[in-house]
Amino acid sequence: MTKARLVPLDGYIEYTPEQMLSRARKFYENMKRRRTVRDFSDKPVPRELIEQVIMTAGTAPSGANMQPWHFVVVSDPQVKKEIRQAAEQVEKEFYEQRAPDYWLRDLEHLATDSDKPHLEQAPYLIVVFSQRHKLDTDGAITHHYYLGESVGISMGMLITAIHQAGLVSLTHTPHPMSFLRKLLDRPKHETPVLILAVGYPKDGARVPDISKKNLNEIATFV
Ligand code: IYR
Repeated sequence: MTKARLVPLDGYIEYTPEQMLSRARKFYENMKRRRTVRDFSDKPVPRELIEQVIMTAGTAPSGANMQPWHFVVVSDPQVKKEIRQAAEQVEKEFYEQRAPDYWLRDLEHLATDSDKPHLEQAPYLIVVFSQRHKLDTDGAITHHYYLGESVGISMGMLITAIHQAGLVSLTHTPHPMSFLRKLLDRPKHETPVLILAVGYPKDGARVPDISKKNLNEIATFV
């Protein structure tokens, strides 16, 4: 067994309760401006910015600190085109055949359909893969734990970092999305879980008129 190695908690900053409340309020005000945007401008985004937000996602907590994620950053127009074609085919089947009526009804107010131009318009697609385990070069397996939770937390931090930086994103999960593994040449033990389109919003971009639940609806204090 590897011995635990503990080091001092150097990075912690303690604020006064007033400072904390003010910081928490400001952060909330900033986060509640975040919107999922479907209309992207083709204005270029510096690669360094994408590297930086992925580094933030990589600071997420994970089961046994295994960090069971991999981010494939796609900017090549040809690869984006191939992803769009494959995703639209899957989505066409979803919207025209597979989706039950109640699902289509629940999506109506978002004005989504099988047309996915953002997959080519957005300067970057970050495709998130979740790794079932780690495969060492000698073929040995290191187990990964709490995959859904770990990768979910990391994706939340990624979306937050993108908003904080001043860009917009669109979470897109064509189902099934296994075509991404082949298209992006990822190993069998990795499962694609999200395509995140990232960029600037197009001039005049519009978003659905939706609201979030209030505190009483989402929290119970006991
Ligand atoms: N994946 C499809 C359908 C879709 C499903 C849900 I749940 C959404 O919140 C939005 C869309 C699509 O991307 O169009």
